[in-house]
Amino acid sequence: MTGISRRKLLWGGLATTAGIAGLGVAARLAQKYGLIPPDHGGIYGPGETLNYAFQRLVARHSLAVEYPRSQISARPFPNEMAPPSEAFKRLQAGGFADWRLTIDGLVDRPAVFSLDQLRSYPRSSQITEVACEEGWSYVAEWTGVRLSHVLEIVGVQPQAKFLVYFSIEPDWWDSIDIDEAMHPQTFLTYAMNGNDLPVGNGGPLRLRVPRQLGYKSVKFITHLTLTDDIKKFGKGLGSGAPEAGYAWYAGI
Ligand SMILES: Nc1nc2c(c(=O)[nH]1)N[C@H]1C(S)=C(S)[C@@H](COP(=O)(O)O)O[C@H]1N2
Ligand SMILES: [Mo]
Repeated sequence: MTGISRRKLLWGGLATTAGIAGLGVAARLAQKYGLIPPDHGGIYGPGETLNYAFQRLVARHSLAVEYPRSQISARPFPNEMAPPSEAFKRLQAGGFADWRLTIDGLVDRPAVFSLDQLRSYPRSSQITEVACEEGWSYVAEWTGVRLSHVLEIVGVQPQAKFLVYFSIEPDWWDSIDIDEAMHPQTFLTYAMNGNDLPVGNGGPLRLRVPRQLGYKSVKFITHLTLTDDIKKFGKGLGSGAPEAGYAWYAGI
C-alpha cells in the first residue's frame, strides 16, 4: 500500500471515529492515554493528534510494508547532508573501531556499545522504504539488531515514555515513544544491501524507524537516552523537526 492510500484509509477511519464519538471525545481519549504528541503542547490539532492516537490505540502492532528483493532500488541515493565533522572524519579514518553508542537515562544498566558488540547480537534484515517528506523514496535492505534487543540488555525502566536519539551531527536528534522503540521493525542498522552501511546513508550506525518518514531515521547515531519528560530536550517539542515546522509523529 502506498503512503498516500494508507493515509487516506486512516483519515477515513479517523473521520468515522470522530463522527461517531465527536472530536472532543477523541481528544479526551487521546489525553487519557497520554497520546498527545509532544509538539502539540496539549492543543488538540485534529490531524496529528488523532492520527497518533489512532495509530497507538488501534494500529500499534501494524508493520511497515516489506518488499521483495526484486524491488530494491538500483541507486539508493543519499539525501544531501552537511559535510562530516572533524570528529566524524577521525573515527572514519580508524574504520569506526572507536565508534561508540551510549545508552543512558531511565535504564537499569547504562552501557556503552562498540559496533563489534552490536554486530555480535542477533542480526535482522528488512527490505523497506525510506520516504522523504519532500516526496522521493527508495527501497533498500537494512540489516542490524532490533533496538528492542539492545533495550532489553540495558533494562528500560517502567516509567520511561520516550527514547531520545542523538547523532554525532549536533543538529540531528529525534525521539519516539516506547511502542515505536520496541517495535520489531525499529533497528539499529549497520549494513545496507549486504554491505557496511555507506556514510551517505548514515553509516556506521543509523536508527531505522520504517513506520515513519525518512527524517525520523537519523544517521550517525552515538547516544540514546530513555526519559519520562520530553520537555527537557531542545525546545521541548520532541525533536528538531517540529522546531522547523515538521510533525514529531510522522507515521506513514
Ligand atoms: N544525521 C542525519 N540524519 C538524517 C538526515 C540528515 O541530514 N542528517 N536527513 C534525514 C532525512 S530528511 C531523510 S529523508 C533521510 C534520507 O535518508 P537517505 O540519505 O538514506 O536517503 O535521512 C534522514 N536522517
Ligand atoms: Mo527528508
